[in-house]
Order: sequence, then C-alpha cells, then structure tokens
Amino acid sequence: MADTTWFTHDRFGMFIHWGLYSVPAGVWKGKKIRKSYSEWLQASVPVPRAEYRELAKSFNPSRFNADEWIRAAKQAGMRYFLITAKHHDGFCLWPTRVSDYNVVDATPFGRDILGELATACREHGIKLGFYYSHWMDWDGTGGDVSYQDEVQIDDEVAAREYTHPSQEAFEAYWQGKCLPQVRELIESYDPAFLWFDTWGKYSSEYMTPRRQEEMIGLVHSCSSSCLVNSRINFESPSDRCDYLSMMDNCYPNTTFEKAWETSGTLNHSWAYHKLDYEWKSTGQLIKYLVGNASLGGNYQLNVGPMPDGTFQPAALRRLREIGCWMDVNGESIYGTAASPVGTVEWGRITIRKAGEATLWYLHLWNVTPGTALFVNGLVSKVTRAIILESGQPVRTQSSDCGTWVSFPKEASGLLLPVIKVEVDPRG
Ligand code: FHN
Repeated sequence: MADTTWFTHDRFGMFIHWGLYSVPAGVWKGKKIRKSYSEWLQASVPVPRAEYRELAKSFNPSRFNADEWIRAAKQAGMRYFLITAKHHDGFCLWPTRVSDYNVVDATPFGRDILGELATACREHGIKLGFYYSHWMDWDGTGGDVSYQDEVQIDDEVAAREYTHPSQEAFEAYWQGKCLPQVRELIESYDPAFLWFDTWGKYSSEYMTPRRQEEMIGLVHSCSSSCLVNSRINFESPSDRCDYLSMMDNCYPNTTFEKAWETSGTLNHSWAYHKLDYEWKSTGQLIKYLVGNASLGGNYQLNVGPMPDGTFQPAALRRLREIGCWMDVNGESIYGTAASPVGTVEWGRITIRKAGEATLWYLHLWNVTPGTALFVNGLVSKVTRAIILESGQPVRTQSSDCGTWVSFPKEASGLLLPVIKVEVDPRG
C-alpha cells in the first residue's frame, strides 16, 4: 500500500473528462443522444466503431493551454488534478506505443496532452492522476464489455460489435493493451494516483481477484508512491487498494477506515454536453466538499472542457467562486480531520490539531444570524472563537454537555460562514 497522507491532506481535486466525444458533445446527426453522459456517445447512439474513429480527424483543440487549466484548478483551491488518459472509447490522450488511436498519431492536433499537463502540474505543485478505463474499451481489441443493460442497441452493426467479450478476448486486451498502457503512463508521467472505473454487476466478471492483483502489482512494481482506487472493482475491491472511491455524485454519511473520495459533476454529464444546463450552485458544490471533509473524505469536482480546449463560462464562474471561498476558509478543509461528534443539524464540523490546542471549524449551514448554535460534545475550554472570514470574535458559553456559540447578526451576508473555535483540551 502506498502512502495516502498527501491525499487526505489535500482534500480537493479537479477531475477532467475530455476526448473525442467532446466534439459532438451529446448531439449526433442533429439529435440529442439517449444516454445523458456525452462521453457515452459511441455506445448510446450507437456509432459503429469505424465511424466513431473518424471523430479523431476533427479533434483539434487549438485553444488548449495546460497552464491555464492547472491555474484554474489551483485558483479554485484544488491541490490535485485527474484526467481521462483513456475513457471507455479507447482513445488515448498521450502518444501511446500500444495503439495509434491516440492524440498524436490520429488527430490534427498532434500534441501530447498528458505530457503538457504533467509539466504544468509540476510547475504549479499540483499532484497529477490518471483516469484509465481498464475494464471497458470499445476500440475492438477485446475490452468491449457491453453496456447493453445501460442503452438499447437497435443498430445491427453496432450490436454485433458491442457484445460482452469472451474471457479469452478480454485477456488478450488485458495483456496486450491495458497493462502495457498503465505501465507506459507510470513510466512516462509518474502519476501520484490512478483512478480505475467500474460499477455494476459485470465488474467482478472481468475484474477478477487475479486481474486486480496483477494490476496493483504492476503499479507497485513501477512506482512505490502511486495510489490505486477501489473502483478497480467497485463490487469487490482488493484490500490492496489505497483509497475508496464512492459511486458518482454519492456523498456518504459515515466515516471510513481508508482514505476516500467522491467524484462529482458540475452539471450532469462528465464530458462537455452542449445541451446540459443542470448546473449545481456554488453553495451546493462547497457543501459537498465540506460534507466529505467533515467525514474525513475528499472531493474531486469534474469539468468537461469544450472541443476548443477551454472551460465553459458556467464552469469557470463556479471554480472562481469556490476559489474565493477557499481563499478565506481553506484552513477549515486542508489537513483537517473528521468531526469528532458526527454530523449536526445546523451544518458540519472539521477539526485540526494545533500544538496542544484543537481547532474546531464550525460550518454554519442552517443557523439564523443573531442566534446561537449548540455544539454538543464540545466540553473542553474554549480559548478563542472567531468568524474565519473576517476575524470577528464571537461569544461562547460552556455547559456540561457542550458549548453555545453565537452567530452575529451582521455576518448574515457571508456565503457558508465558518466559525473557528480554539479549544484547550486540558481545560
Ligand atoms: O461510465 C463512466 C462515466 O462516463 C464517468 O466516467 C464516470 C465517472 O465516475 N464513471 C462511469 C460511470 O460510473
């Protein structure tokens, strides 16, 4: 097992879904595709493989600037960055030696996207990770685990192309494409973590204990620090996974022994979908981050860049707003630990050790300004309490089973205010 200290400390990362599917962006031949995730285009229409591959000729993100992406992540308060090196369609964002179905050999763009991002991450001190679709690869090399339960296939050619592979065919893909590419990714870019993706009943059929061990063994033989997530087999992950990944947009209400994270979307689709307007509010997104942190978990917020390589204005605006909140409240997130008293009805709690003292960060979600909230279980002596954003002192009063903390009326305009309470455990 690798060391997850940095991961739990950093708490917040950016997830990117970007590839050939970003070009049609959820609309194929004038019609909105059936599946609401635009990256599922190939399966959802379904598009015969040869026709789908033609999309590579129009992938030319002339405005892509790795530095701008990583800056946007950093300014949002994110400390790590994760991108789809290869999604289910099998297309690769780096010049893999294993297949010419990649950004350098098959597109007019011809640049190593992962390489440029790795450089920008290094320069900005951001940890880099890769999403690699290991069990599902629709490129016809044997990894075509079917999605027939998810979308209806009524095209004869596509139906013939996309059926569950035999174990022999899958093994050929596994040995011939999947494992060599994972090795290549680690050897070329030295990622801090890998994010594998399975769900549903077929994951155990293909991600057998033997294959999981083979993958984890390979990762560890190439890197002693690269983390592996549990969605290598969501149904039954190996104990050797370093951290747990929840299902998409799932926010648990419990703590876990291992490091864990939720990956969530800004709107609905993971990749850019031109008809997706289901944007979550900035406040809601911050609540997901805080909620997970209060239970010892991380949050990976996804952006689907447009085909020209830029982020949508609606995405950028949210990232900037989250960044403003993190600028003043970030210490209540980074390096904090789970609430010692679980969840509370008025908000969430994170804590941090500071020498002898313990800092309690009270995230006020449902407190009327001008009233007080009760922190049940906070029985040690409070030495100081302030509104984190402004530094304004707030009054506290102890009782046998907890502490009353006042929330000043004039702070009513703050977005998701945090009160920092310093506690002397000896008191
Ligand atoms: O099918 C994928 C989906 O496209 C996306 O990549 C998400 C991210 O967690 N994972 C799968 C669905 O759970």
